[in-house]
Amino acid sequence: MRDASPQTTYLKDYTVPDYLIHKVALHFVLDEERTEVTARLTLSRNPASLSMSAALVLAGENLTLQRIILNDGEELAAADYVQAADSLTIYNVPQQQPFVLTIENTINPKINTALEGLYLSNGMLCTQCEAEGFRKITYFLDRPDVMATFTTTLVGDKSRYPVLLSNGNKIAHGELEANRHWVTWEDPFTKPCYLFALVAGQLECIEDHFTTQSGRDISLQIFVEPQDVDKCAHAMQSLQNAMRWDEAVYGCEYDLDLYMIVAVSHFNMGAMENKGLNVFNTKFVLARPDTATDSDYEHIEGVIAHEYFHNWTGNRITCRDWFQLSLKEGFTVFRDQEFTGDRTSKAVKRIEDVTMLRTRQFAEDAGPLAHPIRPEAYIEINNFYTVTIYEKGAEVVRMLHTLLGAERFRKGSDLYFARHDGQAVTCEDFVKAMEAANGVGLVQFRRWYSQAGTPVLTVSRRYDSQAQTLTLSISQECPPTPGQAVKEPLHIPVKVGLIYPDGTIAPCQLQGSADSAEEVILALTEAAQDFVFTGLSSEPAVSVLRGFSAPVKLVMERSLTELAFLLSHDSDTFNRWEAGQQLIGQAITGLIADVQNNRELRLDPIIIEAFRQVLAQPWEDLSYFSLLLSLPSETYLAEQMPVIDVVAIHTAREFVKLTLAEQLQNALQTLYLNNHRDESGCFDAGAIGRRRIKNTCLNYLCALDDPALKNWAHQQFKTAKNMTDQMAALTVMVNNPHYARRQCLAEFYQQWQHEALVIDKWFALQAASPAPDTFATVQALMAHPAFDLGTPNRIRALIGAFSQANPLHFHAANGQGYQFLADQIIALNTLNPQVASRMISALTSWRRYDAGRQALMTAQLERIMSTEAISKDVYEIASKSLA
Ligand code: 0A1
Ligand code: ZN
Repeated sequence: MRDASPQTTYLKDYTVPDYLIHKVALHFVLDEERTEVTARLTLSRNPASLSMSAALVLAGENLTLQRIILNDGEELAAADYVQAADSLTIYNVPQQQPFVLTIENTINPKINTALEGLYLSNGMLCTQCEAEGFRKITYFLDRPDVMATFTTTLVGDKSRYPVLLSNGNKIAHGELEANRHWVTWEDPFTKPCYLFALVAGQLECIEDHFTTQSGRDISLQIFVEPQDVDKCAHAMQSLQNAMRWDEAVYGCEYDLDLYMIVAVSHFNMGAMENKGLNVFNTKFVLARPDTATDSDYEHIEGVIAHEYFHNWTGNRITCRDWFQLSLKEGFTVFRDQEFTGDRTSKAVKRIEDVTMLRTRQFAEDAGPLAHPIRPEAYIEINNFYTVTIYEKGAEVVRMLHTLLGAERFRKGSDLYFARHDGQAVTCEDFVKAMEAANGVGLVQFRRWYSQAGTPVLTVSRRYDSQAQTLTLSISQECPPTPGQAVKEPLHIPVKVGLIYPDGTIAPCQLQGSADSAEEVILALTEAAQDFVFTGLSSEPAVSVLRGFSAPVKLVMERSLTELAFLLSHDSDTFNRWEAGQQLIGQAITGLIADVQNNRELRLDPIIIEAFRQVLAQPWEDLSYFSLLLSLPSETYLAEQMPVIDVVAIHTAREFVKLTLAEQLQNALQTLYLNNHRDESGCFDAGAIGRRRIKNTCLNYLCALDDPALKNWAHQQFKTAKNMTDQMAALTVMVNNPHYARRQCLAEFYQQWQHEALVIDKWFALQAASPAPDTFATVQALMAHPAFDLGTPNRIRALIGAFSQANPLHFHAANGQGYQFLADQIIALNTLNPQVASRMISALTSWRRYDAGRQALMTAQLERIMSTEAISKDVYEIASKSLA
């Protein structure tokens, strides 16, 4: 255990900084093991601070201080300052305002395995400063409400570091003796230090440009390691698409003359929006048709857009403190979701986002780590880059968009940008801008920012044939979460549509209102409310929460027949899919109980008929069609159970898959054959959709014990020229008994051993397999020469996939999966605390399992808690999981 329990930071304790930093001039002499940093800071006391005599306290970690100079004069004597493990306090700050403080220190990037601050990735030097990494570079007021202009000079060896990058524009460069050179960068926009970046290394550059709506020419550059120059075209195109979209939809234009993206293979997260110099995990940049799948292509475009959109929502307007993280992340995720929806299929994108929210965020919201999108306390801020902050945060912004409508939402965002450009602000400022721009009050809506937990909406209905009215009774209830026993009713937009039995749209006319529309948005504001629809000649089917208009759980009794009707007739693409999922979900839930009680399994014919009808219809959007044919995931099904039984879930779901494959074999085969063509390199919706539907069929068909069909997969694997098809074929061969499984896995490795991102897929695929030998395989893969605990992508591929995407084997009743994971977390605790703490998530939900597994899981959490020199990151997640 650590010496003292780590400190908690509280939102209620926020005070403005005692000092402001106006200008930062940084000078780096780069070296793998000893980089020299000189920071020349222009500071003044903050007139808004209450303590005008406070000493200057700068944050700093793992720094070797060389000297401190005030106002370009004498070096400070040891008595003038106090150095602690994580701070530097300077007393007797000059009266003269502003004053200049110069600090010289050294750092060792080579031993920085936490990948925060300045570190090495394949010989390249790069930085990651969000949230509090800048303090690992130099002493600073490392908080987002301290905003300064930065000038950065980089000095380095010409051969090792031919490319020297930092934020802003390159303003000078030159040569030095001993094969060295230097470059100076200037960023004219004020920014908090978390947006600082530098990169130095042997990089190749792909260049293009973009002309903004006002006619400015922006140079776009993507920097990668030399072997990857042939995998940047899609990222470049994505960037241009994002720039165009942000101008069209938000009126946001790029501000600097240069936009740079660097791809690095060692990165804790997806990517980082540093001003003018984004640093990306290679996974979200590199793509070639033979190395990246269609979904990789889509994610790359989404992440490129996300980081680009941060230029306005995050950089020009930033967060006052880290409790406001969702201000930039929720809004930016909402923006990237809408962008991807516009670029691909709105229906499919919404379904995918909701699926992820419901499996991951709902689980977080129901567990010991539940927190509001604006948390009130944290021990380690890195632990708060959560699905709640990001995805639920985006849902909250989406609800504002739904309540106000696109036009009024845009008025609100315009006002937000105009009011707060160049400032560090709060979630409250965002809501205020939405209110002021539209003359509305959002008092109750604000509870979404402070209240954690997923509300449960219970809906019942009553049709009165005499009065021709339909009454919807909706009540809301939110279960308690840690620290919040009592919940207040929220303002919830509930989008509703009505459908007559013949499939035609029934008008939505609320009692007392003259308006009649095809759908309405009900404002649920009370604990329980009735909504009366009038003028209904017969009882309509009700489509509630269309488009998933709020991040809630819906409880509504519906027969299989009604669900089948909605699956055929709902005009809302989300709810149509949802009806199918409910239908199949109800069937699987029944089968799970049958498995648990050793009853014979039988699939209700209504399910088979519903699938047969879906298969019989012509579909334009083949990706959407594929989703209609897909079964809910094991993780989603687990969420619906009071006590999760991974074996019963797996058995029931596999039974349904097999039965559907048997019953619909002909239709699935025809669909496969009709869509199986070589369109490698084509990424239009048609080609993507054909690959998706075909591979969905292959997945069903390979559940059948039919050598001819198994051979289809083998043939597809052998002849595929694109990664989507190759991977889909290999996946079914690894997840089902298959004669060529071993051989194809070996061939795949052989073929792709020099492509790290493809080898990640190879690891993840095997780790997530339901095959009986998976645990032994995972253990063997840990010793594989290509496995490396120093590379986060590899850790996520093997340890992450096993613990988070393989419920069946991770939750093996003997606890071997839990012990394995705890071993890895303990090993990672010292190497990379951020990644270590993220890996704990598979153990956090221990309360959801049976008593035997609960005991085994908590024993491993206790073991993690007793790790020597436990990091703040791991301590916070493990201790809160047990609390
Ligand atoms: N702001 C980035 C995410 C990010 C957060 C933290 C990081 O290191 C600890 C890195 C990236 C984004 O939202 O894309
Ligand atoms: Zn972000």
